[in-house]
Amino acid sequence: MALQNDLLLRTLRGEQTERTPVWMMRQAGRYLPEYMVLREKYGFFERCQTPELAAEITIQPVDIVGVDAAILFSDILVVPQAMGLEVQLIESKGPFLPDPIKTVDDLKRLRVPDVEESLGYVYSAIKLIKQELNERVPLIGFAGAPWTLLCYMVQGKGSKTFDEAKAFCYQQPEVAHQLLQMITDTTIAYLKGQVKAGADVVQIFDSWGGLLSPADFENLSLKYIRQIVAALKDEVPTIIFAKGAWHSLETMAATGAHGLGIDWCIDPKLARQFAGNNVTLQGNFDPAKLLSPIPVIEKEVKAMLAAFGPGRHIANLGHGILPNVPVDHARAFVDTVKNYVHA
Ligand code: 1CP
Repeated sequence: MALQNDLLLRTLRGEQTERTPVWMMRQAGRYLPEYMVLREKYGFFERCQTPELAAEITIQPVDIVGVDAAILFSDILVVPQAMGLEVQLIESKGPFLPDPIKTVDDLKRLRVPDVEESLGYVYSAIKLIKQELNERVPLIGFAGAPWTLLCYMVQGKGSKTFDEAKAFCYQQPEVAHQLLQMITDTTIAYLKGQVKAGADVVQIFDSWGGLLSPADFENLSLKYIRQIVAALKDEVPTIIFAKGAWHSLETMAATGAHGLGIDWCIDPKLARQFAGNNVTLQGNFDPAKLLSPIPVIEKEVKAMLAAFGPGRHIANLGHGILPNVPVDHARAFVDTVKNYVHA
């Protein structure tokens, strides 16, 4: 059976479509009351590791807000966990890794795991999601970029600057590159497994790519993303979302990725100039703007769509949806895209 709605896949392949596809980063989560019910009852990793729960949460935004794609409910930090690091999720505080990586000796605590064994629960979830989606919309699989994962593995928690992670890279570059390569090898195997289980697209989240200078972004991040894209791009369309790394859109496009995510700090027309015409752009609505009154959201979404122009655009936010966004505002975002006709 073929997908009923394959707008996302066709747009990633550069085909003309009837309209612009739309989904929202972090769409499966805390702004949905239906998610909060499950969050009360089960721990975070329990939600990730129980295929029935992960499937239900993944499909919620498809049913409730009508997005054109589902994204697997999981977290980027399941990879460090599978590599042997303890990862906790502290209620309302975020990720906490009690024994972060600080020295070359700490690498001995890590392994490039057998992904079927350590992340098999993700593959079970994907199979169940594909069954329950029943070809309505495509399923996006994902992983964190090696640099963004290193940030958490070294810093041990969220941070605005990830200064300890950067110091580690600048003081012990060989150890940093060894770690980045281990994460890369794990991620390639992990994403290939997601595709085998049924993911139709994969997105690489480099949430902290924008903390690096253009030269360091190439050296510490893109070098490794390039390996991941090369390993996956002939199997499924790949999207790179490197927040704040607009300076490298040209080199990111040269990886052969099908899509590049951009945030709201770059104008769509300038992003297109940097990226060239051979890649699909995804973004770039400021997530905080979903807190505006609905008529303002509608006006601003139309302006965004006009700025991107028809074709090779996936409407999305420039980063994850905020937990305090009312559901009808999220729906207004999605509906405005779906009803828009390019002049
Ligand atoms: O219910 C809760 O309170 C837990 C909040 C939560 C959720 C819903 C976390 C903890 N992770 C998730 C799910 C998640 N994480 C998804 C699910 C699919 C979706 O709907 O998109 C995805 C794709 C992620 C990816 C993720 N996790 C990223 C990359 C994207 C981004 O937003 O930048 C990052 C950086 C993380 C780490 C993480 N996990 C959770 C939180 C709160 C954070 C961010 C912490 C920080 O600010 O450093």
